Amino acid sequence: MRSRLGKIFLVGIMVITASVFFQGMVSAAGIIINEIGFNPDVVDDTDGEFIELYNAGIDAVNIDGYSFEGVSVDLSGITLLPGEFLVLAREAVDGSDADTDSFETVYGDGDGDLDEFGFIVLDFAGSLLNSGELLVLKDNGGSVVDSYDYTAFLGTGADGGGFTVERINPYRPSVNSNFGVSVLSGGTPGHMNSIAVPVPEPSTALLLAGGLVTLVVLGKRLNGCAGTG
Ligand SMILES: [Ca+2]
Ligand SMILES: [Ca+2]
Ligand SMILES: [Ca+2]
Ligand SMILES: [Ca+2]
Repeated sequence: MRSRLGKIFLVGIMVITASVFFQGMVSAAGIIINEIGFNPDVVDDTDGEFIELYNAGIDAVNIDGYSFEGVSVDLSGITLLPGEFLVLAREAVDGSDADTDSFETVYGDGDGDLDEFGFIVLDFAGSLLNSGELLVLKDNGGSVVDSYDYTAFLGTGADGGGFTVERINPYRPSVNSNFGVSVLSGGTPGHMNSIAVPVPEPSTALLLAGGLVTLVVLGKRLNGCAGTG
C-alpha cells in the first residue's frame, strides 16, 4: 500500500508535469500572423491585400531582418512593442500603377500619406495567391516564428466577399480552428480582430500555485484520516 507521503509525492510530480506541459503550449516568440486579406472585394488585389502582424508577447521584439516565405518584406529598423500591430500592405500608398487605389485610400483618408494610422504600414512585394498559400515568418536566424496557410478559407467571405481571415486567440497556435472570417467588412488591419477571443494560456506560476494549494489540502485530508486506520 502506498504511504500518505508517497501519495503526496505522486500528486506533486503530476502537478509539476502538468505545469511543464502547459508551459510548452504558451506562445513563446510573441510575433504572430494575426490577419490576412488575400482577396479584397472593393479594390483590386494589387491595391488591397494585406497581412497583419501582432506582438502577443510581453516583450518588445526587434524584427529587423525577419523575413517571409510567400512575400518579400523589408523590416529594417522595426521593433514591435507588446500589443502593437504592423500591417504589410501590397500597396500601402498609391504608387505607379494605373489606378488610384491603395491600402491608404481604402482604410485611410486618401491624401497620399500614412499619417492617419496609429500603426506601422509597410509595403510587401509579391502577392497573396487567391488559390491559397503558406505564409512563413522567420526571424533573422532563419527560425520559423509563425506560419499559416489560409487555403482553408477559399470560397468563404474572406475570398472576394469583402471580409478577411482573422486569428481568434492570439495566444493559441496558428491552426485552422484558431482562425475565422472577420465579421467586419474589410477586416480590421492595425486593430484587434473582430472575432478575437484573447484568452491567455495558463502560466506555469498559476499552475504551480494551484498545485501547491492542492498539495496542502490533500496533505491535511490525509492527516485527518490518520486516526481511522
Ligand atoms: Ca493603386
Ligand atoms: Ca493619408
Ligand atoms: Ca490575392
Ligand atoms: Ca486585425
